[in-house]
Amino acid sequence: MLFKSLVGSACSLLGAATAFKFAPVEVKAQAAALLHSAVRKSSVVEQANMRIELIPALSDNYMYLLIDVDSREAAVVDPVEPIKVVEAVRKHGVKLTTILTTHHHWDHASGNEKMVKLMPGLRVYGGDNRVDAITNKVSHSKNLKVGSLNVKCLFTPCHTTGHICYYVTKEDSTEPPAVFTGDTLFMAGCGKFFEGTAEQMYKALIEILGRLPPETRVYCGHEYTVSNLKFAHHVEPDNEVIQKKLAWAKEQCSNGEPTVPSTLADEFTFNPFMRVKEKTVQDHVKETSPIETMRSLRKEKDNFRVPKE
Ligand SMILES: N[C@@H](CCC(=O)N[C@@H](CS)C(=O)NCC(=O)O)C(=O)O
Ligand SMILES: [Zn+2]
Repeated sequence: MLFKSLVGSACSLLGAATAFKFAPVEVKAQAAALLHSAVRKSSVVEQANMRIELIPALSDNYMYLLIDVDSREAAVVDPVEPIKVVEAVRKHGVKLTTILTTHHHWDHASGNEKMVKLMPGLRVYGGDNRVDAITNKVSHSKNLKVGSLNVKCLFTPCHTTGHICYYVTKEDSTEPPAVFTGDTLFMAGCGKFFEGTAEQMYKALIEILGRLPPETRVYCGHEYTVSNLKFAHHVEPDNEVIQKKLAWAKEQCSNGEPTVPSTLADEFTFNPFMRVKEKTVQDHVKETSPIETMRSLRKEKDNFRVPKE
């Protein structure tokens, strides 16, 4: 029971953190161990050309090992817990050459230095001089290779001024591409506007990410899906897609399973920040322009108290 409820807490860290403060020391230690990402299962998304292992980190972050099946070369996205990455690299028997950093925040970039010490020679990509151990600063549309996979850098400033999403394709493949969205696009939500504006998030979500092929699989930086869908339900109480997705996400989280990936097509059906052109969403915030809707939704979510159930 304790196990189950704490697995659930991994999906809403804030509630758990508050409960922590008042717990006796030994309960805190046990709970900390359980709350730790060990209770969240890793999983592998297999395609003929690329294999992606989701590696849970900290309380609700994701790191991703991206493997080019043809060459057995790999990249890691946001390796905040390097030892876990080394284990995954050994398990798959691949050659890690690349770190893809979405942004400089500690819960994404603070493992870079150690990762490079453990595996010297890694190329460290990012869009911001504040990214630890950066070797290659990238800008919008820069293309790089991981074995035979193409990685296009998408500049999506707002959560931070140097945020990059990484769009991965394989030439002549009929399988869906992947995009690593860090703290720009979450399943059913988006990142806080720490260093940017509603105009920038609109551009990132609707004009850049939203124009990628609809079948593109979305791999985001955090497991926030349940709390994001509770907000989405508050915005659109009659949207049945949101209701179904929320029931599914709660079930996934209670089993320690990830809700990642989704697809861009799916996000347009349940993510309020991707739905700022929809009348139902605009009516909720009493706005008629998509950008003002984006601004107003973000402000509302910043102050939203996530319901327990
Ligand atoms: N609301 C977050 C609180 C932590 C937080 O602020 N996370 C940052 C990324 S490190 C964020 O942008 N969250 C998006 C949001 O709260 O909607 C949660 O669900 O636990
Ligand atoms: Zn984050």
